[in-house]
Amino acid sequence: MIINWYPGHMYKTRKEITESLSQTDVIIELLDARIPSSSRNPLIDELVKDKKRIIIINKSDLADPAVTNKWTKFFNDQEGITAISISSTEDKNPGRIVKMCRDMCKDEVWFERRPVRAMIAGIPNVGKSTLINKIRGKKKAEVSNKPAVTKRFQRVSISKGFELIDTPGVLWPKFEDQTVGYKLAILGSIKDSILDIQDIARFAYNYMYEHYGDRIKTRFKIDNLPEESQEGITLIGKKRGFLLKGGSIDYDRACRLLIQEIRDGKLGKLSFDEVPNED
Ligand SMILES: Nc1nc2c(ncn2[C@@H]2O[C@H](COP(=O)(O)OP(=O)(O)O)[C@@H](O)[C@H]2O)c(=O)[nH]1
Ligand SMILES: [Mg+2]
Repeated sequence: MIINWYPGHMYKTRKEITESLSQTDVIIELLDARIPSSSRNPLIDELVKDKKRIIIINKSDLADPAVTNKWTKFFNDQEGITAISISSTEDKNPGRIVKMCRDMCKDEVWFERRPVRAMIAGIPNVGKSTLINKIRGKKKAEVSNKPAVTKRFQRVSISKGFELIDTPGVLWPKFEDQTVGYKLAILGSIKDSILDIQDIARFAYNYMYEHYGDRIKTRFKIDNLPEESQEGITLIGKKRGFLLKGGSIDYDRACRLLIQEIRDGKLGKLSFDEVPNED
């Protein structure tokens, strides 16, 4: 099943991004470290075209560090795109991002004449606003006096040689593959209602069973983890005492709990996308 999740306002955004890109030198593609591949939108390649780009793998504080390292290497070595991982909520050195963008442009003919201009783009909830605020620090957005320059093109002068587009480029998540949809749903990057909560929970359980079985065992005090997801989630509900009238387990509530605890980091640092095999 292909899910069409492409609301009208996203078309508008695409147009807006394309317009603001005409004023951008470097596009900063922000990804969620827990799902670096599922939080990517392939359209970015088309948007970037001849622009320079860097990938920032954000929310690394929530992701499995070993997996994040592999992804950072993958983007740098396999794809040839400069990539770093950060946690924008905790980051102490946003200046290095500014430096990375400037370094990429230092051979440009205009480099000495004007500031490097960058835009942060990514799917909803990936941390764009948080990172923009980090880089801005206390700097206010500069209001341009050119009438044609609307609010969305506002740039903030961060330093003498660097400007940041004040508004993030919102990309929509793309999923032709239902697996990607589930992963986005687990982490709350798409509305829960798009996919069935029980299906999402079963997907999450299966992934956890395969990759992080011990985490579920420890968290919910389960000795023998059932391989079958419905059975496992029911057991989680039982452990939490989620009973319905009549004494059966409130399965739906257990599904919600599992997803909520994953999102809240109660099951530790998790990653749901694996790095593609080489070759
Ligand atoms: N743990 C953690 N949370 C983050 C990080 N970056 C952003 N967030 C949180 O993710 C949520 C969405 O961030 P926001 O900047 O609004 O995302 P946007 O929709 O891309 O602008 C907020 O609750 C942020 O506090 C991060 O690096 N680590
Ligand atoms: Mg935002």
